[in-house]
Amino acid sequence: GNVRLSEGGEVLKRFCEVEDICLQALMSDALCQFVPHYFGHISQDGEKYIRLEDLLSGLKNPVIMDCKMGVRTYQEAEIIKARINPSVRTDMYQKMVKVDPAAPTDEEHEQKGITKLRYLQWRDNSSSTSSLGFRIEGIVVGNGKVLRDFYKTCTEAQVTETLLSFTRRQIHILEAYESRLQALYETLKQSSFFNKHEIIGSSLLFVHDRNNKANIWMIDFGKTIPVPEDVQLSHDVPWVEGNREDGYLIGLTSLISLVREAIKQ
Ligand code: 4IP
Ligand code: MN
Repeated sequence: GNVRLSEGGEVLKRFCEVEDICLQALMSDALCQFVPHYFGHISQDGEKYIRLEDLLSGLKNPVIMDCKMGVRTYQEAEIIKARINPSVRTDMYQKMVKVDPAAPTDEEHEQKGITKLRYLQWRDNSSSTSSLGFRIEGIVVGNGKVLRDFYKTCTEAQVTETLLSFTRRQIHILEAYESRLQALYETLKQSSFFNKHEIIGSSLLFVHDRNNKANIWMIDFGKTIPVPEDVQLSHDVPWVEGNREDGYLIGLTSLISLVREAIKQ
């Protein structure tokens, strides 16, 4: 959506200060090998952009999957906002009804609106976010067709099935993904960025093409924020309000075990 092509193996993404700061820090972190290269930001036609390595450059008919990581996709600040000013969103009510007409309460039907927090919580609970610590957001198949119909892909069996169709059951691709995920897991444990940041709404981008290149990248840091000095994040314990935990490692662990499951099938 907010990424557009530029020249010379680079993409421009709409500027976001939170993300810009993260990317800058990530370039000198252990995680840099898992993040697209960041070239700084520029202004063009009065708009500001972040300059990033084009992860699809040189690939033939790339097949792409976006997995949003973590046990929740809203920041704790979103809860405070909903308490102070519970303003309702008609667009989010409409998105909810489109997926599940029975999801809104009587009151929500009446006001034809829901808060952003309510929408995001409903998305997390009706997908695999809350239970598995990640969800599949979208897949782009080889011909460029975008599949976005994963709202109710929720159980382990459904995710495994989706991994198999995404890779068209090519074992070597699944194995390449498994080892990349494993390497990411090891690197996260060494990363001082990971140690100090609550990572919300960030995705793992899976990319492979017909030349058997398979890779995984960390993207989207618009809601990734540093935690105070006295907060010690583990990333693999349940979230309760105030502990700032994101469940990133819960999601990564489930993802690794489901890729292994797909390899066995
Ligand atoms: C979207 O819902 C995603 O949660 C977006 O998060 C969020 O953007 C949108 O909020 C929300 O409508 P769907 O994916 O179900 O359509 P992300 O950008 O991480 O994908 P932000 O970043 O703003 O929370 P609004 O308020 O932008 O509509
Ligand atoms: Mn996104």
